[in-house]
Amino acid sequence: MTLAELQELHSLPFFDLLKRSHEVHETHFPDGKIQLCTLLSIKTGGCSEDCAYCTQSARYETDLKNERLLSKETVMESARAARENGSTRFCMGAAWRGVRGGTERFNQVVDIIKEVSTLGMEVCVTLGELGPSEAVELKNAGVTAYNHNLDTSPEHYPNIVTSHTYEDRLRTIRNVQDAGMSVCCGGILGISETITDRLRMLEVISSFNPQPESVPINSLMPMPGTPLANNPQVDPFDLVRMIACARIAVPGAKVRLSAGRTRLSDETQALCFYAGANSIFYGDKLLTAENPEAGKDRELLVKLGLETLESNPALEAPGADGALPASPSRDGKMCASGGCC
Ligand code: SAM
Ligand code: DTB
Ligand code: SF4
Repeated sequence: MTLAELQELHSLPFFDLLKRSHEVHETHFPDGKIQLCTLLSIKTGGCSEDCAYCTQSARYETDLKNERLLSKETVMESARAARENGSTRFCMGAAWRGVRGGTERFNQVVDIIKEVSTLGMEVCVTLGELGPSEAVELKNAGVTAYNHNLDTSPEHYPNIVTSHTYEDRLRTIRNVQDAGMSVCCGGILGISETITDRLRMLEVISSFNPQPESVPINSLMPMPGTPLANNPQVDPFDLVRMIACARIAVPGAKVRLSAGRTRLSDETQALCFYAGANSIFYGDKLLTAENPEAGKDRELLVKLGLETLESNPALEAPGADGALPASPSRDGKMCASGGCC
């Protein structure tokens, strides 16, 4: 979708936008089920990058305790518990700029992924930048989807991160797609962006070919010590509007109502589900930040009469439709068509 189309949608009266997005949601997800995903930080803190929202950056003075890469046994314990609690997707995150094939840490992660993938859940990882060969190795190890967010518009990105570029992010996403993994790509609201930045991000994400399999929409969890620690909370109606626009722009994707749910009322979350969110991170911790208690989430889903999704470990990466990719381009450079960036 183009920026102009997204702007037109976003400025509809609230209930008109919700009606439109709910119709799209019902068409693509007629069972209306919610996917539960569990997150685990397998390597915490000490990251070289300077993402202004992130407590795991080594550049900021935060209270976070750094941790080395967890052992396979520790990860497996969490993964089994996640499956028992009803999660159908297990997402492992590492505070790295990226990974390089042949290194000890990459081999360790590949070994962990192979074992986790035997449990029958979708396996998602987010390890930072990947080259083509690393992407193939991860796919072969059993990764279903690779999470790599664009976070905001190409214009606003340099105000938030200076240690790597938007183009670096797009190149990794292309490598992930070329290796046959699904892409999980979304962003954060509340990082001093404008509405236009939010919609520009959706314009870029919706132009991927194939479109992402999931689109996480995070709201900033302000982390003491980071440059954005004092940013104001996102207006709940703006969050719902963004979920609705994501649902319409990327109709086949799981739209994940991601970080920031501890600061949302049940009513706001209900509106997000109505607008098209169909996945949440489940369990009382995200990577380092708080998430609602599992019991509270179960209560909310029961109250709303929302069922949860069964496991789908055979999920295949979606293929491109044969058209030239709008973004990211095959050679890893920014889109040359001028259509997206
Ligand atoms: N290092 C990897 C990377 O940057 O892709 C993976 C981990 S990083 C923590 C994954 C995503 O979490 C970020 O792209 C951002 O969207 C989200 N995130 C990080 N800190 C956050 C915060 N304080 N509040 C909300 N979302 C956050
Ligand atoms: C995503 O978009 N959100 C998740 C997952 N992908 C890896 C991470 C949220 C992190 C929130 C901040 C924290 O826990 O440190
Ligand atoms: Fe590092 Fe990822 Fe945090 Fe950026 S968002 S500082 S790359 S862990």
